[in-house]
Amino acid sequence: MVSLRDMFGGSEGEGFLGVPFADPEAPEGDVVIMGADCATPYLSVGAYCAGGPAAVRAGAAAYAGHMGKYNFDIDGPVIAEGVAVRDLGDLPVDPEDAEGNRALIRAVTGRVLAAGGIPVLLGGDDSLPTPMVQAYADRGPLHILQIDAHIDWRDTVEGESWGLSSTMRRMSEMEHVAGIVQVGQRGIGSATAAEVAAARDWGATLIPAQALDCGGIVQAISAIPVGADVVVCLDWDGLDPAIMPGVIAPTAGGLSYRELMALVGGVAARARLVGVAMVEFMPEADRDGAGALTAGQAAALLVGMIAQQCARHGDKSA
Ligand SMILES: [Mn+2]
Repeated sequence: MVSLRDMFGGSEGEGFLGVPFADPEAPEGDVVIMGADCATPYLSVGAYCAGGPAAVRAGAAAYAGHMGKYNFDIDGPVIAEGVAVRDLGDLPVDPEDAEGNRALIRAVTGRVLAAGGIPVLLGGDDSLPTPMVQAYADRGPLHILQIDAHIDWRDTVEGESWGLSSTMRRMSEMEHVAGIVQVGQRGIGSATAAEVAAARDWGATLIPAQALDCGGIVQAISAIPVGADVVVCLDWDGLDPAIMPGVIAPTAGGLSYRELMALVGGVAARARLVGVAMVEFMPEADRDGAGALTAGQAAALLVGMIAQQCARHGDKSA
């Protein structure tokens, strides 16, 4: 089948956006992408986002070979000049070995950070950001910007405390996590009133989708301290299902692509993006690759934004 990538001059055998692959044992690069299918799957649903990283890479493949072009989403080149972006490929996770998966994610994230890189994780389910953020233990205070239809403050589910519904609760317990801003809650999700209260009592800022047309984006940006180090945890179900069908629980009323750009752009202008996790892409739920295209464009937005930040601050190894 002829693809957009053929016309744009991309090729097989390259990483996300056509960037070179690097070794997960010795990761180099200013911005370092890694994929993982799962970390701590629930027994009831298993690793239902397996193949997510591959689908997001495929969604961005149309742009591979376009590195010299202009990305209007970031008002600049796809990757700022002189910034090294690398892809570690998909990490060898095992749905039967959650503890091993978490150790692997922590270790690889830690190596990327130690080498001066900024990790960008492609999931995989929403249990992946928990061990990723653990790897920042010596790098606090850290602020979390979560974009998600769900708050993920359940303590345990099916006896499991490390799963995808407990992500924000676990992060709130990490000493190096100083703030949490959550954007996009809507509909009837998994949370109880007690969990919403727990999030608010802790000090998390909740900006439900209903607030998006009433200044919610500005409220969210303002809740991040100026100059803070921010990890963005983007659950694809935070976006509207019209543009992101590839999720397990599509819920009407999510963020538009333009709201995503305004939100992350506003945060990047005010603070420092030190990591990104993009999770919950479920290939079998996608419709004609539409969600994968959105995911590819959004991932290029975030990677490009971080590359611009590296170029501005001169904290780059290339
Ligand atoms: Mn979610």
